[in-house]
Amino acid sequence: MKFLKVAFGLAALFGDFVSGMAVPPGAESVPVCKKIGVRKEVRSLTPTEWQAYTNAVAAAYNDKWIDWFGFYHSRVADVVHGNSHFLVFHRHFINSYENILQQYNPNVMVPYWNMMVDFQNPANSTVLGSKYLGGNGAGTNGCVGSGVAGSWSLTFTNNHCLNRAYNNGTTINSWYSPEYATSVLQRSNTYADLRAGIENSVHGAVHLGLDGDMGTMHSPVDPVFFLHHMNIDRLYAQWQAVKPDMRTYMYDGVDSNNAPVTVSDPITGTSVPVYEVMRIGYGNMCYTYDTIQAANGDAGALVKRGVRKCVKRPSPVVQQIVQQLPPKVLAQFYPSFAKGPGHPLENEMVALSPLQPMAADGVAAFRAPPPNENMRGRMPYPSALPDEWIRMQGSSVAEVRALEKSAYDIVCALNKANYLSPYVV
Ligand SMILES: *[C@@H]1O[C@H](CO)[C@@H](O)[C@H](O)[C@H]1NC(C)=O
Ligand SMILES: *[C@@H]1O[C@H](CO)[C@@H](O)[C@H](O)[C@H]1NC(C)=O
Ligand SMILES: [Cu+2]
Repeated sequence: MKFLKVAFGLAALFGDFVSGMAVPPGAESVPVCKKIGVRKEVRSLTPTEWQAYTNAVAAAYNDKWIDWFGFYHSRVADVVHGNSHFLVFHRHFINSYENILQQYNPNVMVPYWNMMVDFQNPANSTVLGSKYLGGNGAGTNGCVGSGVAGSWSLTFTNNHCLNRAYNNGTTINSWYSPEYATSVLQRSNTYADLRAGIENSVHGAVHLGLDGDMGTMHSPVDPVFFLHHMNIDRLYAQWQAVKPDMRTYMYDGVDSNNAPVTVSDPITGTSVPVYEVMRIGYGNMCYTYDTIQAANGDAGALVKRGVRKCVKRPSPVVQQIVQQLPPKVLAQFYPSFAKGPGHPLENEMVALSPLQPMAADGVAAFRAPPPNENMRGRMPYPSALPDEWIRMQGSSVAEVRALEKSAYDIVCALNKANYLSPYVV
């Protein structure tokens, strides 16, 4: 009798238990999706898939949806950045965008841009070429002039062309590497750790590197925004999938008022509770990522790129890290590698190699500048975010500087151990 009471009390506290997962009250009635689409890396889309995507984007642009997403984001920006809302708000926001595109073509899925593999010299990425998202702004108005949005006339916040202004003139300062993302995935034990490890690093560097519209609160008017945020959401989904029982509904940290968050809080600007967006494949979150699909052993996807269900032997990149970093440093930055091969979803150093041509459909192959033999493989330091942008986002400058310091410590440790990155050419 006593046992039953305790069991009932626990069930009331944590909701139902489904295969070991504590489901919060309300979440158990969120239905499984009838159809689940796969979000793929943009360079792995077939020409037909890319064309279908850009056709849907063009139709949404004509109906003023692009301006609307820029407007909406600017209205809520100060409460959904710099705190725990960041990952869940953006998951809901980019899913709404995908749902809008699916009204024009129900089969369209938004691709992601794994820009980490381009971190050394982002301006050279084929994704910032005319075939995909266009490059730097030019002329007195800083108009992009090529790619998906090359001919757009935006109306929010005023009438203008799509603007970009690379943060180092014709080039973009280094972003955050697959090595850094791998470390964050392995070191983050709470949702708040993961949010802090990603937002003002992997995420912020891309906004500031491209600048122009991407550096503002209406950044969704740049088509880079959605492909970039899909990649941020992929990291979140992978982190959840490493320990689904513990992490699917894990939500901690504070909101913009410094109040503790809970899974029943509404997503800002909606009445949707946070728990409704946390479990992908359920409710309106009818998607997965090619990396997750591959790690789950589904055929196709990334097998060609070397992701296997069971990583029995570590890749040469992981071997270098395990063998060359001093054991204490390894345990600090790569705790999973210190214990064994780790879960494939907490290793970002297996995906696309920038040394390979990115697509088989006639895109110019990646052409690196002539290598400087002294620097080949040596990790560059990511560039710092400007104070004013950190404040505009409602983030803490001190928190960002501490994060940047830890990112520099990783680069420093890797270089000191003579680690050679395959992403640095
Ligand atoms: C690659 O970067 C170099 C500068 O580092 C630049 O001169 C060259 O034009 C870039 N190539 C492309 C395709 O962007
Ligand atoms: C531009 O890049 C160079 C070479 O990496 C660097 O030394 C310089 O500080 C950068 N300039 C700016 C304004 O970020
Ligand atoms: Cu945002």
